[in-house]
Amino acid sequence: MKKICIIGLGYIGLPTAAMFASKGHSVVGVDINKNVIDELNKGNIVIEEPFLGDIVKNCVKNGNLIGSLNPVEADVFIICVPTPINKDKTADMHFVENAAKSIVSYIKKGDIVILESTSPPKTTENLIVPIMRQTGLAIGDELLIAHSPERVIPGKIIYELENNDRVVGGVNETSALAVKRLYECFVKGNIYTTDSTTAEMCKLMENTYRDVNIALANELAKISESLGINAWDVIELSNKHPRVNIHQPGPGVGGHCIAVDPWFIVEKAPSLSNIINICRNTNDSMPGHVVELIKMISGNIKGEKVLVLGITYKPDVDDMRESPIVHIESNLRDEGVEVIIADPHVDKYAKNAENIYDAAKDCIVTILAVHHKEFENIDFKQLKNNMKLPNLLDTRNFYNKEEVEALGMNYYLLGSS
Ligand code: SAJ
Repeated sequence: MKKICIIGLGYIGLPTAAMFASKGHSVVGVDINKNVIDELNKGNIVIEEPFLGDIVKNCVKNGNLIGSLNPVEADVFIICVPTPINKDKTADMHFVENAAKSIVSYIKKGDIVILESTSPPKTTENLIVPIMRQTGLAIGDELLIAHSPERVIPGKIIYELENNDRVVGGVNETSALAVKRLYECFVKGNIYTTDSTTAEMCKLMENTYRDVNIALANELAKISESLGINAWDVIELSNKHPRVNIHQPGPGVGGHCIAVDPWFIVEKAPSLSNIINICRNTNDSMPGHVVELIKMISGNIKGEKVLVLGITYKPDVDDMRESPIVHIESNLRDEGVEVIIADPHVDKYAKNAENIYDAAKDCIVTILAVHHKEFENIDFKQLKNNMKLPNLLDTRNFYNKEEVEALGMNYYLLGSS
């Protein structure tokens, strides 16, 4: 059993720490946020993620997982800190750089350093390795280094950590194989080894693949609106083809991954990343497009009230990072609209979600922005009675047009005439 020090206890670091601890490793989780550490040491988690709470509670109880504000000596160091995006769309690597520097003095001969944070190609080679040289150890021999990106989806993190295949890219083969052996304690999927830059690029391309395909669906949505057809029907019927999988249009792409990672490729090869660049911009245009749809529905919106159902970046999670709905909100406010948000997963907006009919009072449009399951059974009759104008804009094809209209509301669907 190894001693593992994990730097960064966010959406990926904490579940990863919990998985290693649940397999008997002795894990110290490090974070700069005192609240995260205090709660962890009481056995609590501060994010919403199925099954994570129970695993953490058990591991803290049996002493395999402890929280700390500072790194400690260990056999393995895993860097799981965020890689946000700068205003100029380049990667902000200062968390990774600080994390790497913070562990240097705790590293000994024979240790392993793993970068999990999603990073631009060549980060392991050009940022991590030079910092690790300060240990004086021979890289790839006395100190093994690899990039091991996660591929899990919030809401299903525990299941996917165990069951997804994984790519491990080492600075040399010895590093890659050592890290593969380590993850094998909880990963049931295949673990493929390669070099670190290939592994970095795999992670970025997986999310870019999705971004590009969502952009295609969003472009289809706009085209369908102009042609007077229904994009959702086009997608459903096209996807009957055995080799076609058109993604879903919507109000934009959020989350810390898909809306960000493609830029890390553009940063390294700007003149070669044409498709990636255009698709990123297409998806970023969707919040503005939703606001245009609202204007088309109700003419004047200045001084009016609009109800927005859902603020998170996708359904059934509490995560608001890069949420396109936040942009819809600010665009509407810029237009002089009073925006009421209801979201059962976000404390600040949970009260409105408890009684969306009160929240809808005097609104001219209700926008279904995030299809949380709590919004499935809305009483449209009651909603209509409270609204100033009975308009529903569905950005997710979540409701049934006939049913909604039978209850007296006007139903508008993004991607349809
Ligand atoms: N979305 C659409 N249309 C679609 C699918 C998604 O508009 O057809 C939107 C969602 O509403 C959301 C955004 O895209 O705003 C992203 O959501 P998502 O569920 O597709 O992905 P994430 O960001 O939660 O997680 C992704 C995953 N990557 C892939 O599926 C290729 C996950 O496996 C990665 O681990 C994660 O990014 C990450 O950490 O990189």
